[in-house]
This record gives sequence, structure tokens and C-alpha cells, in this order.
Amino acid sequence: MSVIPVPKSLPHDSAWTHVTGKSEFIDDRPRLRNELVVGLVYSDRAHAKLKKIDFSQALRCEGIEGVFSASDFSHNIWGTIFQDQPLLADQRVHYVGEVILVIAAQTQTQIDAAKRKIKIEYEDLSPILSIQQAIREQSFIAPERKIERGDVDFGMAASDRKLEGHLVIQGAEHFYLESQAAVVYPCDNGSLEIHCSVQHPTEVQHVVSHGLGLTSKDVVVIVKRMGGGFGGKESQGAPIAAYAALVAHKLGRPARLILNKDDDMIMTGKRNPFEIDYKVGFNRDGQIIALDAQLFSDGGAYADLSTSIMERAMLHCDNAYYIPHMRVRGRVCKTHFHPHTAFRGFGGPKGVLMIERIMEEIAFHLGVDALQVRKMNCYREGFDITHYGQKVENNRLPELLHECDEKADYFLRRREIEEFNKTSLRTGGQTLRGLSLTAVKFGISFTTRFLNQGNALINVYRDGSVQVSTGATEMGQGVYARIAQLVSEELGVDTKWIQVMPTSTEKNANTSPTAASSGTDINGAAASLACQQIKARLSELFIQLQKRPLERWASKTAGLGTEPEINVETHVPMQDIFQPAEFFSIHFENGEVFDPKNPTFRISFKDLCNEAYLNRISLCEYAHYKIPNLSFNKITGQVAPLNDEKMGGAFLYFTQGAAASEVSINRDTGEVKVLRTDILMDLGRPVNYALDVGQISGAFVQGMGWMTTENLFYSSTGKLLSHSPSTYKIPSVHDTPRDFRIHLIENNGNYSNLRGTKAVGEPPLLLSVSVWTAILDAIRSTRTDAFPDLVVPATAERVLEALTPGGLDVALKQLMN
Ligand code: MTE
Ligand code: QUE
Ligand code: MOS
Repeated sequence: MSVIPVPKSLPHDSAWTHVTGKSEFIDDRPRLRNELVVGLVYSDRAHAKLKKIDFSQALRCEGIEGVFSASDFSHNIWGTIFQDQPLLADQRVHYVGEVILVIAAQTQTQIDAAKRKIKIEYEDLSPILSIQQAIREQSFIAPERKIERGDVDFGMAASDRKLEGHLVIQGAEHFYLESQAAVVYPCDNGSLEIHCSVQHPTEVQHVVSHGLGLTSKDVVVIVKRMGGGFGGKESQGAPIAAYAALVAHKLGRPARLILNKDDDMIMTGKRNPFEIDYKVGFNRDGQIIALDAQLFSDGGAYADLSTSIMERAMLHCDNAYYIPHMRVRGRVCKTHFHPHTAFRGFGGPKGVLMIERIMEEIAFHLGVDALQVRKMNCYREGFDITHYGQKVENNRLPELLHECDEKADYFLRRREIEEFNKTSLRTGGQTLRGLSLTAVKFGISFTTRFLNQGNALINVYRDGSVQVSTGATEMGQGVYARIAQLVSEELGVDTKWIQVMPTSTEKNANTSPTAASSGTDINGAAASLACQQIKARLSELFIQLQKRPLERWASKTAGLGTEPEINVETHVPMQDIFQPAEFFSIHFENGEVFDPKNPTFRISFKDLCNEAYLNRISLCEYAHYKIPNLSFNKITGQVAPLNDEKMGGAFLYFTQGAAASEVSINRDTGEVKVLRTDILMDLGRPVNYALDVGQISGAFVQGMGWMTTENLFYSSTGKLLSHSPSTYKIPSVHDTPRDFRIHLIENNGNYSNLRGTKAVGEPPLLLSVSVWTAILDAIRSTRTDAFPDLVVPATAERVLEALTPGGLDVALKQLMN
């Protein structure tokens, strides 16, 4: 890898157009004259038989061009991992929001009018509307999974102390600003061009072609950008595109489907709710000996990604801590809610919430500080094998805990807070404070091995400008800017010469979702590999040109054909992404190409490209990249040795960090304020420092919302009642930590990944757990008997309840008086 200084913080490629309102989202596409609006009719029952569907009246309404039902799809079935979900409900509905009919009209008003003429008769069946009910009725998706290391029963017996607990974690809404949306154009020979807002264009291509009885070649899916995805557009964008595609396919006219916010929130799944039972054994100084955990998640009505999410939860139950004897069991419950799905962190945060709660609980029990318990149990030299058998390489956790502690003045503030709370409790003060420092160790790679591959297409033009196409989708995280910077570093040309093109299945086939924080890792590596191939050819050409007088170069003679062509047959073996970039010791820097041994002879990148074209040397390249050394066996729950006897991993590496949060809780109202947060993260050698800090602050604040105010509220019949910004409270700028400090540690040692970088997209969300544990800490100060129980999110009502002996009723009465 050539080490070329590049602007480390290139602005996001859409920064300017976002703030000036010029960025084009799906519904900003100009309407075509014959374009149709698509509307959806969905179930208002959680579980029912569809006795009768009558849309004959609707068909007669003005402007209605078609109404479609399950039988209109060639294959009415889809699903990312398991094909278990109908595109349109048939015979039965299994959740409120399940789509039954697709309507096509000239205008939205006509759709609204037609909807009122549709008669659906239901016969209600009894729904399963909680994890506990699902367990009672043994309603599950997929068998139980188990990951086990050591001897848990022995470990428990050998422990001085034991604790048991039950943790309830609610789901959360993604709240992307651009709703699910698709515009579909019918093209030649029955093919379709789909523009949609999704993280997984290849999945849309699959679902649409299968649903309509087409093949992949008949469907092109293009994603220019999303107005946020956060995991909510990984699987669930596909059926939306399929409904619009159905109309375009059946009626041969362009079709547009844009969900409004309420429908989007009602129809689409959220973060899986979890309930966790745990038992932990530890010795007198707080060393954990054994952990036995049973995780249940609410998968909703269909499998979606829930089994992979559960797996990631199970793989993150250790978080930053070495636990010698450990058993984790996981089971996904089948209920009658919208199918829950990926959300930033996937299952990770659920496992982390449990173990970080346990850290606080052990400290409470022993009367010591929770940070001491954390430090004592932290992964370190000699204690660095996870419960699934992977060694934690390049482990910076002890240092992160130590430095975060110092940066945050943890122990000083701990004493101040103790004083403050004592005074507040004595004098009837209005607030209490809490402080907590939590860690994160997030595994980077998809745990499903085949997803860890990507490809890239690089087109270099005669003028030296470059187009880059990969499978990565841009959802605001900055993956285009990062890939542009990687290509710029590789080719030694300024980023203004590089354009990352809208993601399209036409240019990059068989892509993985942009997910698991691996967008830059996978697609950036493929792009770098492709650049290296082009550089190899250009380097060889450069060497040849050095030997030829200028007047005999192709740019002077090609039209006449008087000179022999320069032939270049260089191909770099692709397996090693750490290929020294200086093939034949030729350097590509600042838009120029030269040999450092003879630096006076230089050719501009641009002129060299033109020369290459005239000598009929290809300036384009395609490359494929796969993440090496992955060997996680889902059946055994353990990593296996690789062919060469070396141990493989479930993950390529871990992104690590720590955060200390201080909260203030109002004793009268339960309201929570985050006074200060100090975050320290290890992102290796970031490609773009500013974008990474943006990801850290964004993920943390998004997580804070889940930890504190975002309360999904369902009726007793399974209807989501909090389906708009007025009833679902995401953080505003006022809710962000009053004092918010973000630092990165220096780490040049992540040799496993392209240019030593570490993925950032999801890991910092898991640090928001520190806000929840800080609330636990504040509540703890009011009692000595039992450690507080607190549901996630810790809403004001729940905090108030936990603060008041006698519960919420008593608290409310006190508040009234
Ligand atoms: N940042 C913004 N602004 N918008 C998003 O939708 N999604 C997150 C994260 N950061 C998201 C985001 C999620 S869930 C993932 S997996 C990663 O971005 C995906 O992108 P990456 O792999 O390029 O980091
Ligand atoms: C993290 C992820 C995903 C994951 C595993 C992770 C993810 C995803 C899948 C997945 C698994 C099986 C499939 C499939 C997708 O696994 O996003 O199509 O068959 O989609 O650890 O983010
Ligand atoms: Mo992110 S939840 O992996 O899309």
C-alpha cells in the first residue's frame, strides 16, 4: 500500500446537496406522464382468517387502473434467510400492517377513495402478543441455538456468590427520514428498472424476479442513496419494491410507491424485543467464574433476519469480558407483530445490555465500584479467548478502559456524585446523578460466511477521471466518500477526479447488503484491488515509455500507425490485499506517475491514461474480494481451525471502545438528562476522521433514544399506537449529552484489514448502554436492598416508578398533590 497523504476528512459527497435540499431521493424523481401511484391495503387485525375480500366496487372508482391480490404474483413468497413470508396475505393475516392488496391509480386521492370501497371480512383468531405468551404456547421460529465453553455447572458451584436476573428490552423504530419507497419503469422485453431506497439491491432483484416469474437478468435495481436505513431497509425494502414492480409489470406503466410515515411505522418491523434470563457466578472480589444466559427474542410473524440477529446477540454476551465458563442459549419467538428486523448493532446491543447490567449488579452486591469489576474481568493477555473460541487479536480494551476512565475523571466524579446524591436525598433535592462507564467489542464480518464478499468495477477514462461502482449503498454513513478516498489513495489522484456511481445490480452482481458495518471494508477492498490491477498495467506502460522518445509516443503517432504498440500483460495475483502498491517501484502520487529512482521523469496520470488507451491497454478493471480466515460453525457454535491449522474466526477483527456517561434524573418526574459523555474508540487508521466521528456521535445519540425515550406502544390487540413523531420520541439536539467528548486512540496494528482501518457504523451505538447503566447507578443511590429492575428504554415513567417505593401509582399521587 503506498502511503500517500490525502485529505483525511473529505466532506460527505452529498453534504452540500443535502443542506441545500438538492439531493434527490426516490420521490424527487420527476413523474412521467403515464406514471401510476401505488397504494397498499393492509390488515388491521393481528391474527385472522381472511373470509372475504371484495374490491369490485373499488375497481369501478375513478382513476383506478388495477387492484392486485396474492394470486397476481407468480410466486407469492419471499424471505431473506427462510422463504416463509407471503408478499400479499392469502387466507390469513399474521400481523397488523400485513399487506393484502395493491392498488394502482392515477392519483393518491383516487387511491384513498378506492380504499373506502374495499370490503375485507375477517374471522379473528387469538394472537400471540408477547414473548412470555409465545414461550407458554411454544411458538418459535427455528430451533434453539447454544454456544458453550467450559463447564457452567461446575463454575457456578465453584463460585462464592451468585446472582440471577431477568432483563426486558423493548424494540425500537428505525425512524429513517425517507420512508420505504420505490419507482419502477417497465423496459424492453418485459424487463424492469427499479429505483428504490434499500440497503440490499440484490435482494430486491431476487424478490422481484422470483415474485413476478422473471429471472435476475430481467431486473435492474438502482440505489443512488437512502435518507437513512439503519438496518430497516436491509430486508424490508424488497416487498415494497415488489408491489410497485407488480403494477409496472402487469400494467406496463411506470409505478411509484412511497409509504407515508404512519403506514411505514405500522407495516415494517423494528428492532427485536428481547427478554433475557441470566445467572452469574463470581468470587468475592468480583471475578466472574460462570455465566448461564437464556435469550428470547420476539421475531414477529415471520423469520426475516431474526435468527442471525439472535446469533449476534449470543456472540456479544461476553462483550469486553473474559468469562471462563459460559453457556448462552437463544430462541426466536414467533408472535403476531410485524416481522422484526436488522437495526444498527443487529443482536449485539442485547447481549451487551445484559453483561453490562451484570457488571453493575455485581458491584452493587459487593459494595465496590462497577468500573473496578469491569477492569478486573476485561479481556487481556492470557485471558483473550471468547466463548466461541476466537482469540481477541489486537486487543486494546484494557487501555481503552483505563484511558476513558482518566479522560472522564471517573473516580473524582464518582466521589462528587456520591456527595451530591447524599445531599439531595437528605435535603429533598430535585435530582440525583449517576455515572457509568461501559465498553464495546463489536465483531466485524457477517457471521454468515458467504455474505463476506464484494466486487468493484473501476472505469478510468482517457482524461484520467475515474468512475467507481461497488455493491455498497449510501445511507448517510459516508461509504461513497470513504471509497472515493481509498481509490484516491491508491491511484494518487485527487478525489475531485473520482466519482462513486449510484449502486446498480447492472454493474455489480450478487452483492451483499450494506450492513454489519462492513460496507467500506468489503467494497473498499474490492475497489483497491481493482485499482492495483490498473496500476500494474500503467506501471509497465510507464517503464516502456521511459525508453521511448516523446515524439514516438502513441499520442503523437497512433493516428498514423508508424510505431509499434506497447504491449502490457501484467496481472497482479489477487489473494493478498496488502500488495505493495509500488509495482515495479513506480509511484502514483499527486496526479503524477514516476520512479523514485529517477524522479525527474514524470508523466501525469491523465497523460498516462491517454497513452494507455492509444496503445490498446485496458483502463478498466473488475475485482472481487472476500474476507479471509472465517471459520465459524453455526452448528457447534465454535470457530474451527483453517486448512493450514491456524485458528479461524467468527469475525475478522473487533472494533472496540469505551464510554463514560453521567446522567441526572429528576426525582419528581423521572426525566433523564445526559450531562456528559466521554467516548474513546479504537478505529485503527480511519479513512476519514470527520465522517467517523459523525458516525460515533450519531450512533451514540440514536442508541440513547432507545435507552431512554423511544417507547413503542401496542394496543392489547396488537396495533402499534405510537406510529408518528408525536407519539414516538426520538432524541432531539436538546437531548444530546450537554458535554460530549469523542476521542480516538492511535492504533496502526490492525493488520487484518485493508490499510489498518476498523469499521465504525454500528459499534458506537453499543456505547449508549452507558446511559442506561448510569440511570441504574442513579437509582441505586436510593436503596441498599435490591438492585433496581429497569426495562429498556428507561422512560421517565419507569425511572419514576423505580425511584418510588410503592410504584408509579404512589409516585403519580405524590406528583398531583
Ligand atoms: N449512518 C447513517 N447516517 N445512516 C444510516 O442509515 N446505518 C448504520 C450505519 N450508519 C446508517 C448509518 C448501519 S445499521 C450500518 S450496518 C452501517 O452504517 C452500514 O454502513 P457501512 O457498512 O458502510 O458502515
Ligand atoms: C450481521 C449482519 C447480518 C448477518 C449476520 C451478521 C445481516 C444479514 C445476514 C444474513 C444471514 C443469512 C442469510 C442472509 C443474510 O446475516 O445483515 O441472506 O441467508 O443480512 O453477523 O448484519
Ligand atoms: Mo446494519 S443493522 O447491519 O444494516
